[in-house]
Amino acid sequence: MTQTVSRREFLKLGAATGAALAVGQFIPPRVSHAARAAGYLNADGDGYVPSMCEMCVWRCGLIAKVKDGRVVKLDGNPDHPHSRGKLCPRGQSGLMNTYDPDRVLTPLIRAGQRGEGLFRKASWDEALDIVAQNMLKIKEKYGAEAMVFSSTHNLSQVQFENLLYAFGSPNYGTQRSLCFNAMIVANLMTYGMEEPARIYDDDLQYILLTGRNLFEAISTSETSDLSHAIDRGAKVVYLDPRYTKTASKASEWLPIKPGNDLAFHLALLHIIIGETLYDQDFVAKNTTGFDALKNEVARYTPEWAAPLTGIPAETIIRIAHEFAAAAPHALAHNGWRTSNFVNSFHTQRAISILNALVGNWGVVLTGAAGEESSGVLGVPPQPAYPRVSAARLDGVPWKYPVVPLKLGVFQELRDNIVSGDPYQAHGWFISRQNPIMSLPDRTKTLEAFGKMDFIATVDIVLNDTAWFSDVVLPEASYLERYDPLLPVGDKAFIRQPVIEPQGEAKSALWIYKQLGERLGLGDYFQYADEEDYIRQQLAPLGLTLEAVKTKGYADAPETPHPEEASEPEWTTPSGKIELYSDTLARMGFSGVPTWEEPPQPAEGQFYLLTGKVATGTQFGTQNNQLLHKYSDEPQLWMNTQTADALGLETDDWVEVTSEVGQLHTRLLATQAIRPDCVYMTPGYGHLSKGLKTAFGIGASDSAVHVTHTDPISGGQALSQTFVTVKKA
Ligand SMILES: Nc1nc2c(c(=O)[nH]1)N[C@H]1C(S)=C(S)[C@@H](COP(=O)(O)OP(=O)(O)OC[C@H]3O[C@@H](n4cnc5c(=O)[nH]c(N)nc54)[C@H](O)[C@@H]3O)O[C@H]1N2
Ligand SMILES: Nc1nc2c(c(=O)[nH]1)N[C@H]1C(S)=C(S)[C@@H](COP(=O)(O)OP(=O)(O)OC[C@H]3O[C@@H](n4cnc5c(=O)[nH]c(N)nc54)[C@H](O)[C@@H]3O)O[C@H]1N2
Ligand code: SF4
Ligand SMILES: [Mo]
Repeated sequence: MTQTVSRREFLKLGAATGAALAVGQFIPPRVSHAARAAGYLNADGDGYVPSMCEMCVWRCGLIAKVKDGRVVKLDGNPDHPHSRGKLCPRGQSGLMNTYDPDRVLTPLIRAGQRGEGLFRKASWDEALDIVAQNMLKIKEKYGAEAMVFSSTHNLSQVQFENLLYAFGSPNYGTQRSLCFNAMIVANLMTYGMEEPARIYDDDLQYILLTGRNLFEAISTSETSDLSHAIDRGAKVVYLDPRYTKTASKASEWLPIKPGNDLAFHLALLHIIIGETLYDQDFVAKNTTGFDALKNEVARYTPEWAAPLTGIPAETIIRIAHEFAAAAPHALAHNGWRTSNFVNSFHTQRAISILNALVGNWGVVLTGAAGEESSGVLGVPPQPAYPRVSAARLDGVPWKYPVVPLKLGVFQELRDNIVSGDPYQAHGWFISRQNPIMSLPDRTKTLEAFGKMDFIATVDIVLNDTAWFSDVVLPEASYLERYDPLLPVGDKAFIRQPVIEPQGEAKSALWIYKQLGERLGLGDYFQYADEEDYIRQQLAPLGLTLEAVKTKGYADAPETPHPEEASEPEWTTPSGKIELYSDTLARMGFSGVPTWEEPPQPAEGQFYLLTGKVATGTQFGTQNNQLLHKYSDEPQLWMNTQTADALGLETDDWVEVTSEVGQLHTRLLATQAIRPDCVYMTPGYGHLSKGLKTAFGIGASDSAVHVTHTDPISGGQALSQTFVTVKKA
């Protein structure tokens, strides 16, 4: 296994950061006016500036060391609950996100065919005028709904949403259905909350991780919580068809058959209910629908689950006993990217219910995905949004009745752009997202692009999506800009410019306001500039921007969460934890978690697995020269025995084929994967030649991923792509 850096290499990475400084002498200094005014930087432009990482959505607090107007080192901010003084390797390499030689530093306008990569530089005025004119033309000709907007979670997203809702389009694509819809919808249907406050404290004794690869798919604070729990002697049971870094640190690795996690969890429920191992008091007081659940799980014996999962019945029984004995300090982790199979919603419901049965409730969930609170921050004034009567192209709610509007079903939106059903979309405005790679079936996404009269993208480099766009608007990097304050717990953290933006790059707050004004929507952007925006956020707290900039955060007493009340108030229709959900039943779905057989590969086919590595984030960091230096060229993992049987060896070129596409890559024969699976690292095989470091490396799994959608949560089913592999 060569996919991630070892601990020794982590340290070497720190040394390499120093090496970048030597290269950095050729980078022109951009002393931040704001940081100098705030007194962080001396007259030479040297000093330390607190801000926030954006190498992934966890957004750790950082402290940037600045020398001669250049960023030379990034460290974790000890006051930030997401970093606690540490940054992961991606966070430490963040300065090459700013100093990437391929940064786009002026607006670009396409000068050749789409995808040809010919652009000309333009002024902001010209580029913004063209974007606004095209958007208005589309609105006039086809209605506002013909403009699609998409963006992945980021701090300026609130103003992106302002733009789209003020424009009047219902069509909004986010990463959520590609990521965690199954988990969020399951928690909403069970607890009425997206992420219930479960016990996740120093007494946690037993952790069941279902495909949550915390030592590679890193969220700094949650990853270190898991290390500490292991140090304390907590038992970790890890289910994954692959032997990942997390598997290597777990007490027990169960190489489960993909898609059958549901059978495993249903069998745990069977034992825990059948042998009355659950917390009877907690269940009686807080839940509804116990009898319906009991009736349903009566048939899911461990003997039934064993052949489905590949896990012996005795093991399932033992784990049920151990889990219940550790209660309430036993956690069945929902996972984060839970988009694996069309039955993932029921898997997630079963996991959520397992926690309820053992009374795991109410302490603190330090590891929650974001744990962001709305706090008591102010917002600029604005008028109400126009009423939108057009149906959403993503089928919410008309096809996906229990999927919340803000989650959406992005892959369905893309499919309906291609089909033109129920109407044809004509324009797409994208920010901080790479849908050409992050959506399954890249050919189909390109087909959707082909249906567009106009595409504009806001990015920092020419990513694959920008490469196929008509106008590219360069955002300032996260070390060069302000974003709205981020409330986390009882503090609100600031992102502030550590250096001035290079070239003509601008913050998203500036870009959306300029565009909004050109669209006649200026009333939705009532802030003079970025600092004024943040001052309006701080106004209710009576704090000055200067005070926040110095510490890196403001104390912002949060609105109490309902789950923190001493007597929990469940926000479900029944006011209880719903083991049986009437809402689901009324929509024609099973009210209790129920077995749904997942599709299986035919003879000669393999499950194609995907999953994160520690040295990359999604589809946006492969061009980072520091991370690149410590990433091996990705190879297709295949079990050694399977490879032998097929006459394949490590480093052989292989052809991987699914029903929608084909790719070529090198093979890695390894014991670290089930014989019926193969695995690829996502984020490689870029189409954009504007990414000079990343272009030409590896292949894109999105080129072969087949689009399947869980009918309840709307999550895509990424492990449900079956491929054949042969020597190329
Ligand atoms: N370094 C790094 N860290 C990240 C990110 C990143 O890109 N890079 N991204 C962040 C984001 S947005 C997210 S959502 C999280 C995702 O973090 P995780 O939830 O851990 O998700 P993945 O790494 O995508 O996949 C985890 C594992 O699921 C396994 N798997 C596939 N199919 C199945 C199945 O049917 N059953 C079981 N039990 N396992 C299966 C895969 O082999 C893989 O090892 O990571 C976050 N942290
Ligand atoms: N095959 C496969 N597909 C997957 C996954 C997988 O593991 N495998 N994971 C899924 C998951 S969990 C998720 S969350 C999604 C994520 O996929 P996306 O939602 O597409 O998000 P990213 O890949 O993080 O988007 C990265 C883009 O943001 C740009 N960017 C970086 N910094 C900035 C900035 O400061 N400003 C602007 N404007 N742009 C910036 C990058 O250059 C890049 O183009 O993918 C999903 N799809
Ligand atoms: S987990 Fe790593 S990449 Fe993500 S915000 Fe924290 S330091 Fe940055
Ligand atoms: Mo994600």
